[in-house]
Amino acid sequence: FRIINNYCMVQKILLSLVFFSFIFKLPAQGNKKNEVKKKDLISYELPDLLISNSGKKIKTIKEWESFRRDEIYSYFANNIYGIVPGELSIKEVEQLDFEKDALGGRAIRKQINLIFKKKDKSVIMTLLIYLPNKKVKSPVFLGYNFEGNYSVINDPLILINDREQDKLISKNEDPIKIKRGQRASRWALNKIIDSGYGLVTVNYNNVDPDKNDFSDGIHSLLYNSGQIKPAKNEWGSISAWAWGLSRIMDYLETEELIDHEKVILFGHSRLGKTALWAGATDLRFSMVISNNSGCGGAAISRRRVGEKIIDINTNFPHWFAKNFHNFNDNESSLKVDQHMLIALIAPRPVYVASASDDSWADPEGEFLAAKEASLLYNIYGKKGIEIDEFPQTNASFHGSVGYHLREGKHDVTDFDWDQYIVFANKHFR
Ligand code: GTR
Repeated sequence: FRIINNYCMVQKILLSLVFFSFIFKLPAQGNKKNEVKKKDLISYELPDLLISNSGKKIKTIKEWESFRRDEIYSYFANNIYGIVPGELSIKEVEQLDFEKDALGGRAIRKQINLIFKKKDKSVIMTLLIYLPNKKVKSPVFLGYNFEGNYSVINDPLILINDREQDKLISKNEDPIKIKRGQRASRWALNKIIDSGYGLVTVNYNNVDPDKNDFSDGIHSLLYNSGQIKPAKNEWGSISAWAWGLSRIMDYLETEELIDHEKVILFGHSRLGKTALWAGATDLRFSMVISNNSGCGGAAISRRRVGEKIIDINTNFPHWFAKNFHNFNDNESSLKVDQHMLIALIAPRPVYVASASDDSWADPEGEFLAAKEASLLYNIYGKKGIEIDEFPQTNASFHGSVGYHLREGKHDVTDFDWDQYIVFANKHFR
């Protein structure tokens, strides 16, 4: 166990900064913008990624893969995100649209329904797919969007999923007048296509609407008779969304124009948490990018900086397994912390991105987790994060673990996509 510093009483700030920067090699003065207000000093013990539950030091890939990985994975599954209590595969694939000259002839566009059914219930995911218009299989970025496929690009030909229609009508909004392309700035679609990658996206609400209601999404299709909500160790919404990504992968494996060995998961914020968990769960994803994922994503929970477990479980009681609520204001009883989630993705490349004004997501905690996970990448002979100090803004680090701290707010920008494309090129080309 190593003791890592956190924050201290106001009158001790200066002294502590000097003291801790000496002992723990943290910068004596960081980028001012990134500093979270320093209030209470808590020190914490980070569970050691490389010491097994029985106290054995993990030194080899074999030791990691034969038991330590399983210990950590099953702890996250049962106590944090929740296990998926059964199996359900795609019942039907429906092609709704095929356009060979999209984006001014540079891309192929497809819109596909993946239909899931069980008894009288069904869930439909409507995928929007753009692929470079070349006769080769393309690597793709796969990521959920928040509002609907129509928010990704301003194009009247993008379909509105039935569930989105119903939601708009219930909110008295005219589906014809929706703001198309309102989130286009988060998707750098032209850049992605011009760099030789495809994009596959779907509204995460298609899989499980993001509200504290377990009757309306995929959960209910896997209930035992009489069950109305998941058991304490069963899936919350993040786990359900991660499950959805795996089912999309099932479909992508059948898609001839996609190089299914180069499917890169991407997610922002709650969907960055989802991307990390999906990457840990499903080894078919060959790279994972978590953008500003924060608490329950890449940030170390024990730091209690920005959003804490109690905050997230109070504001979003449906995101995690019920068991995770046992750790509200009780982080030290967790047998894991979020660096171990990142490590579950090893040896596949993983990228953690923070934003300097996003103190709610604890950028420094995200950096530290990526750095800690690097220890396992080193066992695989891969380069992790090799800098010791929390970096200045807009510098990026591209080992097998990537990291950058973008200047600005909680968001996804072209700067972020530039880094992701360079990172993907480095590992895939
Ligand atoms: C916030 C939440 C964060 C993050 C974010 C988002 O309100 O506290 O954990 O997930 O939402 O997903 O936009």
